[in-house]
Amino acid sequence: MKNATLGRLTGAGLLLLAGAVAHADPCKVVIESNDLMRFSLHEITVPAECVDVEVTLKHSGVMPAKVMGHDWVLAKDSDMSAIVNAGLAAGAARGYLAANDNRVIAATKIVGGGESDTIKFSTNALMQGIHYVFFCTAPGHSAVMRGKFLFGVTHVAQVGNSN
Ligand SMILES: [Cu+2]
Repeated sequence: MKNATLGRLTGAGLLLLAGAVAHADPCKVVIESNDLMRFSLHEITVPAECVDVEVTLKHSGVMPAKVMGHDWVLAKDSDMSAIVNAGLAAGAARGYLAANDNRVIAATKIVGGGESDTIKFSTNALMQGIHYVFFCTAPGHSAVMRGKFLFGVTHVAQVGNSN
């Protein structure tokens, strides 16, 4: 009896602890999208200490993926237009992403209302000081569904302050 109670308490404590750590982990990003063609974040910063980055894209709307689907794609700023155009050519059946596009650093699948997708990628592919962007490749969406992705921002901020 005593042991069972202790076990339950310990379990609850561990769950609380795990929740707090997950919330504070700067290497885990949650971004929402919606029926109004918007991302909830315009800038994502990831410290250089992150070995991997986990990104969860949620769709908080109700419209289906065919009508208002979104994905989250990470690339160099200079590659965005080409990736979006190649995605358009690939079409809806391929989730508006060309197959094996090596300019894409990371990408979720397209999600519709109520859905989400989580991806994890290594920061080995990222260099500090390079301007990365995240965006949605659904037709026309990247005009508004885009933001800055900063890796190793602590260093960048220090450089900025000295100017
Ligand atoms: Cu979109």
